[in-house]
Amino acid sequence: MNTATKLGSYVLGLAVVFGGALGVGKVVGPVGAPAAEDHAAMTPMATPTATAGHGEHTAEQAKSDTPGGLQVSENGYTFNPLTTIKAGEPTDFRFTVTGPDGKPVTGYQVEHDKKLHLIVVSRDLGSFQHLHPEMAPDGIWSVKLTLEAPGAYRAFADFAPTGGSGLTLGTDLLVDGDYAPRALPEVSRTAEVDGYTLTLDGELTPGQSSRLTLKVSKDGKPVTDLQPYLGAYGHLVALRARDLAYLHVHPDGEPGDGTTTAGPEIVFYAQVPSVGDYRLFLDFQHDGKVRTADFTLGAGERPAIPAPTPTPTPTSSGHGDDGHSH
Ligand SMILES: [Cu+2]
Repeated sequence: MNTATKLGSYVLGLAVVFGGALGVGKVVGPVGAPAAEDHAAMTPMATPTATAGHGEHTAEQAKSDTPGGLQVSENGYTFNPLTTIKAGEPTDFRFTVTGPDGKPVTGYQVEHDKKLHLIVVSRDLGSFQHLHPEMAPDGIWSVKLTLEAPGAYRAFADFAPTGGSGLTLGTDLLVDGDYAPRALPEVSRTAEVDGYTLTLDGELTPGQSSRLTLKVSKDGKPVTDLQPYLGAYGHLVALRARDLAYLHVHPDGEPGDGTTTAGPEIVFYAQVPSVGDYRLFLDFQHDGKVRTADFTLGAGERPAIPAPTPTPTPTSSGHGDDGHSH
């Protein structure tokens, strides 16, 4: 199986999530997206028109998904940073996305109000920025970016070229200076930001669409007048710890659809690719300001260490190694 076909499969996974955000097809099956490519991923010999019954391949498809953001170049598209960044200096960060013809891409589909979403995190996942660069007619994107501390960062460009499928490309950004890595924040289902308290309910189950409910309150009272931001009451980015595999998940329902309330709860469906720890970053808007709340959440059970077989002399001296999971 080559990269292109794997990509097709992953893109479909994303499309499912986007479909949910658009109120088209909730969670369960693939919606509207490149079903032919999905089939190509399952069975490379399949004809491009073989689309029947693709709905039942969801589980298989999840298995073969390659998460986004792990590659700087994928399917002929390449993410090219043009700017070096110094710690603490506001910088006009410029970049291009070049296409299969080697030229900067200038045609993009609008997704969630924007042609391209730029996410920048520190590699230790302690910092997060969600930015919307402007594109010049020649295809050069630019945005004001400040990276406060030296170290290694990862930038993700999340976009869909005109006539193509959605892609997330990732590139490292290295900022010179003494680097002080931080440990991954502890697993937590509560986040505080700017006087808001957010609680997270639900479990991440590897390979399955997992329902997450985020509840927003302020001063002990539920917030019921969240404002739409980029066409939704919340945007959630999930990144896998250690390799920063990228997942852009979206809420179930959208403002104005007649059923989605403006808080206090925002419901998301996220599908993580594997067991592990994930960092979740939620952008939400209230009182005219976008804020970001962050969480660390584990997905699935840790692989069990096989018990020595059999254990002839059970003793009372506990090893204390049970239940140490997060
Ligand atoms: Cu965005």
